[in-house]
Amino acid sequence: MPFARLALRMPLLALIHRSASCLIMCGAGLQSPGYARMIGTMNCTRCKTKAVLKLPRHNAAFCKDCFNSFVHDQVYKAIRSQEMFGKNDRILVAVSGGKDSLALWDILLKLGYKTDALYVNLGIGGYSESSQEKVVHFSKTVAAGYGAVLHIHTVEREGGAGIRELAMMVHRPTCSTCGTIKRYQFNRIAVEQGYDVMATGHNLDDEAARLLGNVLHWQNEYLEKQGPSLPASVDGFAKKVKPLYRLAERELAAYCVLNGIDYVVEECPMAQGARTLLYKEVLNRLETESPGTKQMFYWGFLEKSRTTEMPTNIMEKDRSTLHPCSLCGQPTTAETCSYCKLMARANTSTAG
Ligand code: Q46
Ligand code: ZN
Repeated sequence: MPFARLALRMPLLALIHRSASCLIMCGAGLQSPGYARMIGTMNCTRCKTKAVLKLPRHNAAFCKDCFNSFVHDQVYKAIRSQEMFGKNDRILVAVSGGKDSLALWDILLKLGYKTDALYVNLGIGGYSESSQEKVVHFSKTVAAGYGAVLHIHTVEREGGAGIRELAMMVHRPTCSTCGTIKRYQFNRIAVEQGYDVMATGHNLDDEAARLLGNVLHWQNEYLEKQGPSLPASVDGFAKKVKPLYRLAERELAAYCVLNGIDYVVEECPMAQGARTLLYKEVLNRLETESPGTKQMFYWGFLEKSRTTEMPTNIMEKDRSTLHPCSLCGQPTTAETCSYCKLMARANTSTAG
């Protein structure tokens, strides 16, 4: 009785309800009061057994098995159509303990890809503790069975302080400090450990919200790099891909719930008030009124970019502007990279 199992998970879904990103999921209908009544009468579009989930944007409803194969198909399509990687490549997934990245690790392993993971512990008190716990649990109970390895990088061990303290020392917003550190460490570890590609758990909602932000501010440079597959343009840069861009946030939450993947439900406490959450909310309202809007917006953008001559080629541009950082050797446009600058400022502040 798949629906009964989903119903048993309701307390977890209720918890999801409280987190900011899941206001969006609720808007899409997964936990609405009439949902159980409505889905109770529906059959799976593919196999005609009882459905556990309705997907308005696909005008479909699925049982657990058909939903899992729908999710796997979407990821496989993303990988093939964007030429992300092949079965012989070594993939490094950036995991945070949240639903998207753990679902991604699970899906890639089940699809037969050689996939290890990297978790960066940011040192944000209880949030980092519980997210690391979820990642380690998944690694031991699922990933280890496929021979996959979990790498853990602890910001405090290398930087001498957690992300919030480091941000205060260098007088920069926490999320921008965090972004610099995560980008740097993911790339460094992928390159040093010889991975062919680095994968992140960005989903359709993330990409549509980011696109909306970039369009609202006409950030042309960011728009050029909004695709789900970024090549390793120069030595020292890993190829970066987003295999979940065809799946919505609520679909990934449902995938975790249905497959017993235990993920950290609460948002990072630093995310509160982030502009992206507002964009997601707006897009979600549009999605409720007109299912398929997010997909049309982001996939439409990808289709247009594919058929439009881009003013500059990312590879050419990177090759003409990037060179090795004088301190660490990672590609940068300046004399020293932003990570080395950040660490130098943090060290000066500690010494002072
Ligand atoms: S983890 Fe880092 Fe996010 Fe937390 S500190 Fe900000 S950027 S909100 S993806
Ligand atoms: Zn550097």
